[in-house]
Amino acid sequence: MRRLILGALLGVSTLAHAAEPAALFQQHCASCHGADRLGIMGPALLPESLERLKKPEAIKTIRDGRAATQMQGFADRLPIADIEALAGWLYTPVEPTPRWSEADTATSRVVHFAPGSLPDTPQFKADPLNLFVVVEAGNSTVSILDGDRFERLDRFPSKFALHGGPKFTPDGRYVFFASRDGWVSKYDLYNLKTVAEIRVGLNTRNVAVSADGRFVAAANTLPRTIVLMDADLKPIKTIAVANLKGDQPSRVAAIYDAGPRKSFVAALRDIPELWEISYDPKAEPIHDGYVHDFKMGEAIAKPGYLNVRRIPLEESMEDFFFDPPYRNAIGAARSGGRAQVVNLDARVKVAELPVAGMPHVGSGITWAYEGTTVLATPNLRESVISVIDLKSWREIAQIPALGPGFFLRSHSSTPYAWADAMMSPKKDTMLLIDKATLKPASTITPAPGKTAAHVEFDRSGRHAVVSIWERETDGGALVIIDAKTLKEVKRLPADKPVGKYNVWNKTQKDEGTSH
Ligand code: DHE
Repeated sequence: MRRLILGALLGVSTLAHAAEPAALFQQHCASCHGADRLGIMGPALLPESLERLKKPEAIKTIRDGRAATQMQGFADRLPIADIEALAGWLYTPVEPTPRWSEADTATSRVVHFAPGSLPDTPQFKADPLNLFVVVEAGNSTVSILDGDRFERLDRFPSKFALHGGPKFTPDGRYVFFASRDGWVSKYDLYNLKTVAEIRVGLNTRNVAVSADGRFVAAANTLPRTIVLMDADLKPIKTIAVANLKGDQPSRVAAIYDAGPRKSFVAALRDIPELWEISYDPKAEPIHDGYVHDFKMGEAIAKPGYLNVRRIPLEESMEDFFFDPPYRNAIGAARSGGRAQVVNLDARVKVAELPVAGMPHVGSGITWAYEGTTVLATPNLRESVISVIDLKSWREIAQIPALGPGFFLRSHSSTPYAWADAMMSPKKDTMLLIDKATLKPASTITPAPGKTAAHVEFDRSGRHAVVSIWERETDGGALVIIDAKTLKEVKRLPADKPVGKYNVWNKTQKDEGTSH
C-alpha cells in the first residue's frame, strides 16, 4: 500500500516491477545524484561508473551510508528488499544513453582560484619535490605528505572514485586528478588548494599532462571522446573517438604523454587504431587517411598540431607502455595472451610476442639489465611478472609472483622491484624481486590478513611506502618501510589508501615508476 501511494504521488506506475526502484531513486537519491543519475554533489550512478563497485558493496553503501561523506544510510527508512532492488536497478543502463556535450563540459568548469592569484612559492616548510600525493578511496580524500617526515600537510575531499595516476606539471607545482565519473581537478601543491575543476564526460579513464605543462588531455569512455584542455582546464577541443569513416565509435583505453615526441598517445578499445595527437606547433600535416592507402595529393592534409594521426593495428590495444626513447609503444592485445609493439614513427606494428594472461602494462616499470632495458609488468590474471627485453622484444623471464596483482614499483637507487598479489589469497604480502637476477628475493607482510598493495618510494629511494588497502577503521594505513633493512619505520592511519605518487619520482620519470 505504501508503495502504491508513493508511486501515485510520483506519477510512476507501481504495477510494473521495474518502476519501484526508479521511484525510490527519485524520492531518496535524485537530489544528490541527479534525476538523470549523472551526479550532482553525489557521484554519477551509471553502470559505467559502478563498474568497480560490487553489488553487495552498493547495497551496504545504501544501507549504512558512507563514512565522512554526505551519503547517509537508509536502513532506518527502507526495508532491505527495497535497498536491494534499488542497488540492482542502478546497474541497469539509463535509456536513452546520456549525452555530455562540449557545452556541458564548458559550463561545468569551476575556477576556485584564478590563475596568478596565489603565491608562487611553497607555503609550507617541507621539500616541495619530495611530497607524496596519496589517494584515499575510503573517504574520497587526497592527502599530501611531507616525504621526509611522513606527516600530512593537507587532507582534502576529492571527487568520488579517482582512478589512474594523478599527473604533474614538470615543475611539480600542480597535480591533476581524474575521477571515474568525468571530473578533472587541478590542485596547487605550493598553496595546498584545489584551483579548478571541470567535468569532461560521464565516464573517464585517465588524464595526461603534456611534458611542457601546457596541455591536459582526458580520455573518456562515455561519451566516446578525448578532451583537450589548457593547463587551467579551459577546454580547447573535444575529439570524437571513432574510426575514419565515423561509423564505429570507440572507448579510450588510456592516454599518455609522450614527452620527447611532444604528443599524447591513446589506445582505443573498440577500433584497431592507436592515436597520436601532437602538441608541437611545428608538427607535420596529417593526411586524413591510413598511411597504407592514401595517395599523396588526394587526401586533404589537416594541421598536425592538436589533430589525430591514426596508426592502424590488426587488433585493438589495451593499456600500453613506451620504450625509453618513446619510439615504440608496447600494449596488450585486447584478446589477451599477446602484446603488440607499434613503431610510432613508421606507424606500423613491428613485433608481437606471447605474454601470459592479461599483463597490466600501464603499471609496468623499466630498468637496466645486462646491457639492455627490460620492462616488467604485473599480471591481472596470472601469478606471474613478465619481463620483456625492449631491444629484442622478447619475453626473457616469467618471474613467479605470489598471485595476480595490479602494480609494480621500484626506484633507480633500490635493487628491488616490489609487486603486490592483491587479487589472490596472498593479498597481504608484497614480493620483492631482485632486479639484477630477475629472481624473487624477499617478501614483506606488513599487516597479516589485510590487503597490501601499491608502493611508492621517497625521492631518494630510501623509504618505501606501502598501502594497507583497508578502511581506516579496519587497519587501513600507509606503512613506511626502510628500503634497505626492510624494517617498518612508521605507520600512518589512512582510509583505503590506493595509489601514492612522489613528486620527484613522477616529474623526473624515475625508472622505477610507471607513466
Ligand atoms: Fe587501474 C592506473 C586501467 C582497475 C587502481 N589503471 C591505471 C591505468 C590504467 C588502468 C589504464 C593507467 C592510467 C594512468 O595512470 O594514467 N584499472 C584499469 C583497468 O582497465 C581496470 C583493470 C578495470 C577498470 O575498471 O578500469 C582497473 N585500477 C583498477 C582497480 O580496481 C584499482 C585497483 C582500484 C581503483 O581505484 O579503481 C585500480 N589504476 C589504479 C591505480 C592506478 C591505476 C592506483 C595508478 C597506478 C600508478 O602507480 O600510476
